[in-house]
Amino acid sequence: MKESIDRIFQELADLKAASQKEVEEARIRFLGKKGEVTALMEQFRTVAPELKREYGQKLNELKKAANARIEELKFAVEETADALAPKEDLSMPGDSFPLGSRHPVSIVRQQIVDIFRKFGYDVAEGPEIEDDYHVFEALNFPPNHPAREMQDTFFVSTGHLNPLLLRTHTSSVQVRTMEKQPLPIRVVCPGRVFRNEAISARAHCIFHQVEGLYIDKDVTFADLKQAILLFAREMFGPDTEIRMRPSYFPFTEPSAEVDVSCNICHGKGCNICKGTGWLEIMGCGMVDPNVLKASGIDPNEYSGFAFGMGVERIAMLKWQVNDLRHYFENDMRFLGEFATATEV
Ligand code: 2NL
Repeated sequence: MKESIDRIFQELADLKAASQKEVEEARIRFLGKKGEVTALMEQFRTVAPELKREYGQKLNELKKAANARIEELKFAVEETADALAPKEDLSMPGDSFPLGSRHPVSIVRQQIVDIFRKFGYDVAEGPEIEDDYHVFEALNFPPNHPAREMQDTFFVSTGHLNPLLLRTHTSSVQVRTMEKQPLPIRVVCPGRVFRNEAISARAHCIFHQVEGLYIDKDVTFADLKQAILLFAREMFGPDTEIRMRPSYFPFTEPSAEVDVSCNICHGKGCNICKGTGWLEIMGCGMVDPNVLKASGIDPNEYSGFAFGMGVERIAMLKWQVNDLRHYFENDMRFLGEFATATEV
């Protein structure tokens, strides 16, 4: 029996297998019901009692060694199979995943701001929840002005002298700039504004504005006209013309609406400009002396101009979007139209 045990130990050490099939054959040969190790275990019954301890131990070691060797071979065969298995095809095209794109309102707001930055304007932002003073009082709105009514403005708090509200224009940021920045001031204020309006193709309760303010000694209406003309040509193309029509805002005097020549029909008249050849893009004017005074600027020493435009409106003109609601519905088919158009 001793010889058999030693021989099997040796055979296990020399054992080789090239496939799972050969491993299984080896397992059956040693550990199967009629296997060599199994046979020795059977023989163990006939071993003399004084040798049982010695052979019992040896046989157990043999059985363990056989099991371990079979496992070892099984593992080796699997490793080889993995190594030989076909590799990933590295020439396959990669899985593409769709890139997002900037929102058209964001693209146009950035364009407007970039043009004015080029002209030397700073950019300022401020709170969307404001007080009555910075949105109305400091901007020369009379106490009973309709914008101060609940129907037109979203109030956050009421019942006291300076209620909190959602700003209806970004002029409040310019007021804050006048209060704290030394003169001269050249600033544009982009931001979200809120008006209590029924939602339609042409109106929304949330929209975006860029307002601008320039205050220095001897600023005139001619400076305003030139700034707006240069802006319009940067925004709508070098052949663009502007015209101004008299208007009224509480915070400017004189005030004007600005039109640009229609970039679709070049002044001939089309359905975008309703046959007029002109498109309205903004309001503007010379800062009212009362507005300068309210923020501690002497109107006898300084003058300034200001303007304000709706970002959605400019984007509508630029891309001929006919319904403001598209900008707020986040329909991917609409947003995808602007993927690469004017990204900077
Ligand atoms: C429009 C018209 C305008 C202003 C905004 C302004 C700001 C200060 C002082 C004076 Cl701090 N004016 N802003 C002036 C004229 C027109 O906006 O139609 N916006 C969409």
